[in-house]
Amino acid sequence: MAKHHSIGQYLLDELYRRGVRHIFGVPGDYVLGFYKLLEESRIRHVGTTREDSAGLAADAYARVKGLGCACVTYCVGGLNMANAVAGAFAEKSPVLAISGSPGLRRRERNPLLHHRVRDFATQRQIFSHITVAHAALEDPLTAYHEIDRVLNAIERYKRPGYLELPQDMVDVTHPHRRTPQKIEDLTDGAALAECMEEAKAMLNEAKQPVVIAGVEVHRFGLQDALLELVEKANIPVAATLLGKSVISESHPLYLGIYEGAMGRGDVQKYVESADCVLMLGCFMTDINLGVYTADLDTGRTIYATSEKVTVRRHSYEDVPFRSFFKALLEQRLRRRRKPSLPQTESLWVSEVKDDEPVTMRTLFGTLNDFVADDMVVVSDIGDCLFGSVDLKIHRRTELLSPAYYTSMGFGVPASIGAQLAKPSLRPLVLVGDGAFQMTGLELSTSVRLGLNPIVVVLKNDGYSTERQIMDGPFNDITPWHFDRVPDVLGGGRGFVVRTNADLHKALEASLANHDGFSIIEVNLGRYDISPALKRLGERLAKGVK
Ligand SMILES: Cc1ncc(C[n+]2csc(CCOP(=O)(O)OP(=O)(O)O)c2C)c(N)n1
Ligand SMILES: [Mg+2]
Repeated sequence: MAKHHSIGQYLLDELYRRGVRHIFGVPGDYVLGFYKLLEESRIRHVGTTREDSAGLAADAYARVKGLGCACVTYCVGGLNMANAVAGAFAEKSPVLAISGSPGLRRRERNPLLHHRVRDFATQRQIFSHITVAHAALEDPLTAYHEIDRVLNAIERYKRPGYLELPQDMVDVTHPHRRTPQKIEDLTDGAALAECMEEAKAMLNEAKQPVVIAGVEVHRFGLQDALLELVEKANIPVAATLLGKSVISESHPLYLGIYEGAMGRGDVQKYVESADCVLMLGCFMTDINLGVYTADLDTGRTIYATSEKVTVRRHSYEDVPFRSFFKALLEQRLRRRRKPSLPQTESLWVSEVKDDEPVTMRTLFGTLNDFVADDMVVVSDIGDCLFGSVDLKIHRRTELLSPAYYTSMGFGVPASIGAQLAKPSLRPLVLVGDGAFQMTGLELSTSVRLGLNPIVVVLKNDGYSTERQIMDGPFNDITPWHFDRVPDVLGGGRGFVVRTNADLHKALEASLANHDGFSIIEVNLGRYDISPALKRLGERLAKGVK
């Protein structure tokens, strides 16, 4: 029997027990009682300049640590954070969103309390669409079970959950016994056995099988299991863009990123000519697939995700992703001879002249050599993401990006969550000038916390990605002096880069600047774009005509 803790205290204890050490957010009167408990707890509160940043930081924290949490006030805070939570839902990031709300006693006779939108349930209803489980903790008899249920669902599906905590319920106490969740209880053993028979036979009969590893391998912490699996059977692995860096890109069995025709031709050819494609934890999104150009035959695929397992056209219910993976590792898989893989030459080798203007090619070529094992690359949306596709991510290094939901403004706030989740990782943030203008001033929080990301701003005169689809004055922005952001924020160092030599100097000086953030403004031509964006832009343009 658990000790008799108040609802608020129980929630904090459970979060701590599940690994949360930081909660991001902005306070407000409806959540102050819970903030007081938070302040007295073992979890640290991290204030951000706005709630969407808190949501993005919690998302990145969750991607690195396994669970993240943001806590805000009612409606003005919650709805401000909704886009970040929607992104976490779309990209499967386990985030708990907590919102305060008006006390139940104050709601009698339906008064128009401040921050109310339509009725008291409005915010909860909105969040019900962008979370995997939600609850308003309005009844002490069920509140504790609801906390367990929502947290268990987040853990099982790696998607966000929502808890609304009325002001006057924070300190209410009721006895409770925790409801644990066991993976064995969720698995239908007979379904798993049948599905394994079919999958094993397909894999063993195949002459040239291939694995496509996706983001869930990372979310469920199955990177080592993936390595064991492919090394055991000598099966080559491609990754999706969202799943980039689930396996070291220097691994001899690593093929490259599979993105349909947007990716490299040799990787596409290899994957699409395979006679068995084992898709592990990947979501076949349009961006992953190079905007619907991928050509995979269902009759040759084994498709396993946390939501469903399908072998050819047979779907198996109640086979959780982790159980599938564990069982597959236990199968006797035929070990084949080492496959000969297409040798991909580096895109970035080109002669770099010091005094010439920096270009996308020389920038990413230089970054490719600069990225080190102790860095996490955090890419925003824009051409920086397409450039990152071809960055070689080494062992242990991570790439975080909103590669599917593609909401601008992820980079800087996410770097805060990522570094707090794993202080040994130094963030290298790649962000466009447009995206930086949305949330870049969140560096203010990095200054306060003494974090030291290296922020590379790709200054190309506005929304270059959009210009590829349709050019027009709506893609123009005000040119900021990004190197002077430190003056406004009272911390950090700024650099301006025009030539390749400037770039080298700025990167070296940033690396040596351990005490605060570094921001590097890289001046690029307005139409200078990465090869991957060129291919994608052409495809999207065809789509809008
Ligand atoms: C929140 C949000 N608003 C609008 C868009 C549409 N959009 C996609 S890319 C882009 C331009 C990005 O500009 P910038 O950050 O400067 O990067 P660049 O394309 O120039 O590399 C826009 C407006 C989006 N993805 N997210
Ligand atoms: Mg730009």
